[in-house]
Amino acid sequence: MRYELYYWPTIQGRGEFVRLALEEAQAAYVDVARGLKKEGAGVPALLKLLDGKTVAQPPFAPPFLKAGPLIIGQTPNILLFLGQRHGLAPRSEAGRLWANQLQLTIADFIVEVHDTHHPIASGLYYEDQREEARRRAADFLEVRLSRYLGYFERLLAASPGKAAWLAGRSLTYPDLSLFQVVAGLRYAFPRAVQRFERKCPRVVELHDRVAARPRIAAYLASDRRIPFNEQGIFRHYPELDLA
Ligand SMILES: N[C@@H](CCC(=O)N[C@@H](CS)C(=O)NCC(=O)O)C(=O)O
Repeated sequence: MRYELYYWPTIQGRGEFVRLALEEAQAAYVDVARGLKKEGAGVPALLKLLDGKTVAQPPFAPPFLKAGPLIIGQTPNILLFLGQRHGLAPRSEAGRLWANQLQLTIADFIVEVHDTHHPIASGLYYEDQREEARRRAADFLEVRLSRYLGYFERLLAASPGKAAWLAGRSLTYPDLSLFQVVAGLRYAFPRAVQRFERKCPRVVELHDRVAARPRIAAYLASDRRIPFNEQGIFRHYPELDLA
């Protein structure tokens, strides 16, 4: 079966957490909204499933994944599904709940990253909330970044086995997502993150280990990986970074 991923075509965004899992699983998938409108793909195909007229349980927002008759929305929910199917999740119920809990924490984290450039409203331009963004980003870099990354650092320090993973003794989908968070933070806040990385060596090492996995490395080097840009979650506005 070939999965259909529906996500905005020009950004990594939340879709990237799903893409990374699909790539690591070597699953057959099509990134529908990046396809051609004249071939029934593109953004219109995404909007058609969102509008609820043809789907009994329409998702609220992308990303969503079509797997045969199933249409699954919410990033952690999609990863819960893919993780179990493709050996990217712990086998026990307790382990699966733990992986899901980690993914939900990452979801909270990326909302806070998003709010550094859009603290007032997603529908307004960054330029219309620049001052508030400055204040929000300063607090994020001073307080929240270390709270989240420190948490993951502690988990990795307590991980069993030689190589530290977030959920058990091998890679699971939250590891892929933490890789993406570190990559995104490095893009968005290079100065702050460079200073901070000394304090979370295990998180940095996990990032590097995930990046070096053959399937992930091949994906990152391919044109399937959309470059970071200033429309996604991780945006680089130098004035929001540390001086
Ligand atoms: N909690 C959802 C959030 C989905 C979401 O916010 N999607 C964004 C793009 S990353 C979107 O298109 N939102 C449209 C909207 O909120 O109206 C998830 O984790 O998938």
